[in-house]
Amino acid sequence: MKEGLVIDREAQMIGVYLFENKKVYRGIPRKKVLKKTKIYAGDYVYGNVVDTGTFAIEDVKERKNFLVRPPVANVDRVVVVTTLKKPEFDNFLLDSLLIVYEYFKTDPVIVFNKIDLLDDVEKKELERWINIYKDAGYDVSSVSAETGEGIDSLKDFLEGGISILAGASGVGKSSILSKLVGVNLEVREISEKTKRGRHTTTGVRLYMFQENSFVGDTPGFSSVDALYFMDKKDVKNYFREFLRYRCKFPNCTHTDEPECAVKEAVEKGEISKKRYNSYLKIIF
Ligand SMILES: Nc1nc2c(ncn2[C@@H]2O[C@H](COP(=O)(O)OP(=O)(O)O)[C@@H](O)[C@H]2O)c(=O)[nH]1
Ligand SMILES: [Mg+2]
Ligand SMILES: [Zn+2]
Repeated sequence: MKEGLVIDREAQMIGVYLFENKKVYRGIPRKKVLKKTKIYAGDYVYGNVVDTGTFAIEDVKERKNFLVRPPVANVDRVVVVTTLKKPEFDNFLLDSLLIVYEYFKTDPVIVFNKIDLLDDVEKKELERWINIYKDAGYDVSSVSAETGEGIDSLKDFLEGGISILAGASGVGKSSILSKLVGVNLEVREISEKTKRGRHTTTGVRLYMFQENSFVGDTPGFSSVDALYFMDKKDVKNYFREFLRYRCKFPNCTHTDEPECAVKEAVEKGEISKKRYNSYLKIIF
């Protein structure tokens, strides 16, 4: 059997990209497959070409992870897109998204977009934020979808597998997607609200932007949506920099316990106060 990737799932239409010849087919799942599972964008499928336009799906590979709202499977990394300006940087939203995507077993990375808008003072401010997130253990890059600055290194960085762009409305997800893919996709054509509604039922569309590398965008979670999925007591396990410290009590919540190594690290400046404050805001 041949391997394909579901790049598009809209009602009864399943678009399957076949790795062998790089062509896209309409996927028709066999009945036995439908009995076993639903099929989503991001699913790796096995089957055979039955005529020039049709691929019979015989099996679906077990998913390594699965994002909801909208559904997409096997996400290798989530690119959390944010901006220092337009819209104003919201570190609490960024922190919420980072932990929820990690909770969904994907690898979140950070991209600051719209760097073309920054003056020298703002560039310094961006640098400080970038260092906070690098120190916390994330990959961070900065780009401008407007001028194209940083897009080539982003391409290299996203090489291989499935990447999903997420983040607040207006940060430039669709613009970055268009730059990566090299065609003009919907930028602000549909309001985020209708898009959210549409995507909830239909899922993500994945675009190939280089060999074996696929990208799609999502309307993304709000910070409230994001934390809805998680149990508050688990949140501390997803602040990467906290995991480097051993507190007196193994079940320490890093709030009012004695000999809390995380709080000590915040005092010493090893852990960013801003990150720690996001943590407190999330759990209380
Ligand atoms: N100056 C500037 N504007 C940008 C950049 N990227 C996107 N925009 C603009 O920001 C607005 C929102 O972009 P869009 O891609 O629709 O954001 P989305 O809601 O995250 O998909 C549009 O008016 C874009 O033209 C950028 O790098 N620089
Ligand atoms: Mg968009
Ligand atoms: Zn602690």
